[in-house]
Amino acid sequence: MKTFKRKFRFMIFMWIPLLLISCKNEEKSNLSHQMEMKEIEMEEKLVVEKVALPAFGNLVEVKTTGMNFILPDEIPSGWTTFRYSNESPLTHFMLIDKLPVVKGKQITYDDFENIPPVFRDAMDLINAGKTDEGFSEFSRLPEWFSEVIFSGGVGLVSPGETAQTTVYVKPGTYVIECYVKTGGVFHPMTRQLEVKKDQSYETPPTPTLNMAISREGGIEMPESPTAGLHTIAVEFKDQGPHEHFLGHDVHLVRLKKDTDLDELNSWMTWTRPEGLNTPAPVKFLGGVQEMPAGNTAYFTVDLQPGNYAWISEVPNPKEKNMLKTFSVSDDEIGSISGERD
Ligand SMILES: [Cu+2]
Repeated sequence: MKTFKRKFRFMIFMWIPLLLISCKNEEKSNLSHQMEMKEIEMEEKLVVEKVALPAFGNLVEVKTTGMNFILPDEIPSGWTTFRYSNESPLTHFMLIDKLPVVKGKQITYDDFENIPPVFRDAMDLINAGKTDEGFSEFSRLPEWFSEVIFSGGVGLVSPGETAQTTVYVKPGTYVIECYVKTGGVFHPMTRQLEVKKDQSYETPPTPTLNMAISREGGIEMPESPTAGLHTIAVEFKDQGPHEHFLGHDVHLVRLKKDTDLDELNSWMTWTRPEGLNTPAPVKFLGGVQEMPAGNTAYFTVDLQPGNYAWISEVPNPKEKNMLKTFSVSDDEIGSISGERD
């Protein structure tokens, strides 16, 4: 939407010199008519872009306006649609971490607040070229950290975009986080969320497309996506840490003619100084965050014609078959391949 606004502003400036040199009222009126028409076209496009996506289970609207997550403190358990609007100027995601109960004691948001400084200190050392010292900082992580369950969430979302992901959330204490970086420093974005037991949302969405992700097969999607509204079931066939200590997930990228896929490929590694650092090299449209093996989440998207890629936030996704490009054509016949046309 921002690009469109920029284009519109450019169009306005493009017309100004023409208006100045034109002395004829007739021409002036013709130009203003054209501008009015363009304005109407723009409004129509905005209406198309703002079509609300269908929600499944309980709808939870989440908003980011700065380095924050705005959402209710408490939600019911069950199938939950997180509709995430990124109203900030930076790319973010929302990962849902289920905090463990250790020896009968619930790990809390206050306990979790000790985690980001460890990652910050590690990253500072890695950025300074002291990679080994950086990684040894992780020995400071408390034992319970390995018991945190990454429970899905909304993938990377570019500024001005809204993305939607439906996951089953169990009762418990959670933290919502984003660890994209700005100036080489992880975003200070964490938020507590309590999930209370409820029986009302036990029916999963019905998907229009199916996708699977695994270490063995990478990102697999048997059917080609067509233009229009889709709810994509994303099955985590397996899970486990890659070289960056995290599991795999899936994000949707809108490709431009000049998108550098190699640059994107290396941007997905948070352990590199330039990895996950702002600004993101592409437009991200959401996806599904890491979940344990056997889980399925649902990603709802209104696919416009164009070129896209599915990509995982793992080191070298291309090599792991976790960077898959595809195109959506005007005639609603899609095609998918491992390489971009
Ligand atoms: Cu962020």
